[in-house]
Amino acid sequence: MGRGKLILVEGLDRTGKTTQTTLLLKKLSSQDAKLIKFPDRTTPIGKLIDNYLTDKEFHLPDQAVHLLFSANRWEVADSIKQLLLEGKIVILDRYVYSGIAYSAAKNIPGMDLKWCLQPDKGLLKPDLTIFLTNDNDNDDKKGFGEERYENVQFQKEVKNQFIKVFSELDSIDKESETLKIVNVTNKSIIQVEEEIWSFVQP
Ligand code: DGP
Ligand code: NA
Ligand code: NA
Repeated sequence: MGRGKLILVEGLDRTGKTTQTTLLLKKLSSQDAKLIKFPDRTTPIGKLIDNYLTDKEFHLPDQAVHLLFSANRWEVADSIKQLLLEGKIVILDRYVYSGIAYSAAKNIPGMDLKWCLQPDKGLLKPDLTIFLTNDNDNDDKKGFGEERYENVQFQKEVKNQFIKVFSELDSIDKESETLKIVNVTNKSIIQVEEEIWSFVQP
């Protein structure tokens, strides 16, 4: 049995990641696909992460937070590997790029790109990464929930960091055609779905 495929959908908040990964799962379900969302809040470390995100009084150093999100990916790494060995298609909703973008957005001295990348080293690389972006500057709070990172100023910085990561870090992935950028601005859910499908289908 051939190895399955690892398909990552990354993106800014409110670009429809969750909608699109769910639609993609539906479309692929005949081929035995599985959707895995990060952070996975059901694991032991995921529960800590959930506390951190939902309780702003829950204090953790930013370095520890970074390592926990990475550890959460490692907690699930073996089951992803197993699914791929079984020939399944694994769709990821967020992964290592979120790890870099959210930590780098905090602008903590010493937590540079190199530091941030280290703990995720060795995790399986996606066969295809689709980055959902938009042109809106998130100038209003519309659509934000109550969790820790959900404020206008921080989201702007996360967007800058995502763009930086994908333009600087991934020139290699772009050349090998494993990175696709989808700008969702003024597109309907169906249009974005079709664009994503055009990359997944081959
Ligand atoms: P979500 O359930 O997709 O809304 O993610 C929860 C929040 O956690 C969201 O604000 C994005 C953030 N996040 C996701 N992955 C990481 C990560 O690896 N590191 C950090 N610092 N934040 C992350
Ligand atoms: Na989401
Ligand atoms: Na969120």
